[in-house]
Amino acid sequence: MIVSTAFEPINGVSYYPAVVDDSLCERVKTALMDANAHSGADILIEGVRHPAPRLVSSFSDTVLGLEGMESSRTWTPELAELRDLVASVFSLNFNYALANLYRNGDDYTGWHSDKAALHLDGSKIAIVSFGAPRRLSIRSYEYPKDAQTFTMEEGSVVVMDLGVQATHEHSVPKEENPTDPRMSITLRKLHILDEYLRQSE
Ligand SMILES: O=C(O)CCC(=O)C(=O)O
Repeated sequence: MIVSTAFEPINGVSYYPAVVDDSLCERVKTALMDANAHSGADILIEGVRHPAPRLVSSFSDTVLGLEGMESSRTWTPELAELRDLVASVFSLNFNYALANLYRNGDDYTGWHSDKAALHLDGSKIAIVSFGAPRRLSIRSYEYPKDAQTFTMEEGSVVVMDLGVQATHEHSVPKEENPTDPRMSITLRKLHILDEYLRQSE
């Protein structure tokens, strides 16, 4: 499958529409787009724990416990298919997925950059979108007023380099108008450190 780059808002971030077909989107949503499939999580802001303003869950090859998160689960068949599809389209490799469920326009992800050190050198992060369209904003630490914002549609994939995490931060802002649920599956290749390993429950 050949996917052309529709949009490259900054060097190191590319947006590809319509990578995942309707059938797989529907199966992923049926399996996971439900508040019961996810839970709350804590995020650390300047050393203080806050509840994340969305629901999350995680999936991996072995059971992992990352800070603030419940233990990861094994891949569902739909997620394994999604992981393999995105890996093959972009010639990447993933061993972990973080799912974010935005129940409505009040759920959001604040400005942050992903912790590159958790990821394997040279790996990339792929954000796959399901459900309602939501905006992704990206801004550089150097020129924070010049944010680039674009809409992530269902079935699209955003591919982010690790290097861009050092120079830019991103967010999924709140929406003012009523907004249906949206889920992102962020596929990653993490270092598996002993401290992350948890016994199966
Ligand atoms: O939900 C999204 O599209 C982005 C999620 C995100 O920024 C993250 O998982 O680090």
